[in-house]
Amino acid sequence: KLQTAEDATRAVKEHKVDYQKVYKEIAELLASEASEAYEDGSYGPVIVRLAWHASGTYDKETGTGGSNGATMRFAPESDHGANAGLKVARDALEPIKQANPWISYSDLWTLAGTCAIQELSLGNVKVPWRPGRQDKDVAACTPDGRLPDASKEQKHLRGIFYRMGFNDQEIVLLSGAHALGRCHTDRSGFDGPWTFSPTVLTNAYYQLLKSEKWSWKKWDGPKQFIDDGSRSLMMLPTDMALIKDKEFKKWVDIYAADEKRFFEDFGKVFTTLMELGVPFPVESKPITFDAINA
Ligand code: ZEM
Repeated sequence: KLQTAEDATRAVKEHKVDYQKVYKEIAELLASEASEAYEDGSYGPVIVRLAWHASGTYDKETGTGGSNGATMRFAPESDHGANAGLKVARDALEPIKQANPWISYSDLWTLAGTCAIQELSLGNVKVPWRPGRQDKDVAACTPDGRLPDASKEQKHLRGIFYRMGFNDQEIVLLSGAHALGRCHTDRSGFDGPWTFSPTVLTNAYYQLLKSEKWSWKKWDGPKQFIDDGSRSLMMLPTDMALIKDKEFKKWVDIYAADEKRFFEDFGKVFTTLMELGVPFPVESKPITFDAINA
């Protein structure tokens, strides 16, 4: 399963048109009965989280981690607490890998995250994507602790995301992905969705951060916030840090007020996230796919 840089280059050269076909197969998976039967009716959010956790291990100082490698296939990385529950996404994508053995897991997972962002934003977010990542073996697994800890606040967020090379605006932007999906007590320990429509990517996350009154949830679980209005939504301590911190809050205000700008900026930053630390073959060119179920 180990691949060389030559394998990655060959895939890029010989399979130019096939990436479109794999995109379509992922979009079909997202619209499948199995996906509809999954919680909230879509595999999309957990697939986005897989792509993010595969990429967010990047360390710009050492050049280690990032999506190139797909080392989450292996323990210890698959067993890191932050990755609990992501087997669902890896397993859902496995038949597509089997049908297209020439694509690396690293390319498949990032393409799947890209597809989910485009499809779940109903085509509003465009995420250019480049092929040519190369799978690595277990020795390339990243150490535990590179992904953010939701119980912390702004100082921790900056430490983690600056290490990847992101700035304050981009931290706020990327956090907007929490418009999608939910927390699970048997995965992270936290509970509930951030928005009322967890399978549609909009700027609702920023709007709700501002419009709702958030209080500490009274329960035995980890510290999280609950909205006083519907009492059905949640925010993590790291989410609330975005309106506590003045620099972050500035961007929350901008994206809450301007959804078009959110869509445009989010597409770009998600591409950057998917490309952290990837040594693309020179033959690799960005591809912009058309959303299929928009
Ligand atoms: Zn998340 N995220 N994340 N995130 N995330 C969860 C779920 C999802 C943080 C975090 O601790 C958590 C980004 C950033 C950050 C998604 C996408 C992205 C959960 C719940 C937690 C605890 C896991 C569970 O219990 O299943 C923290 C602290 C972050 C720092 C800012 C970024 C960046 C993301 C993508 C760009 C998504 C889509 C989910 C929902 C997964 C699902 O299964 O529904």
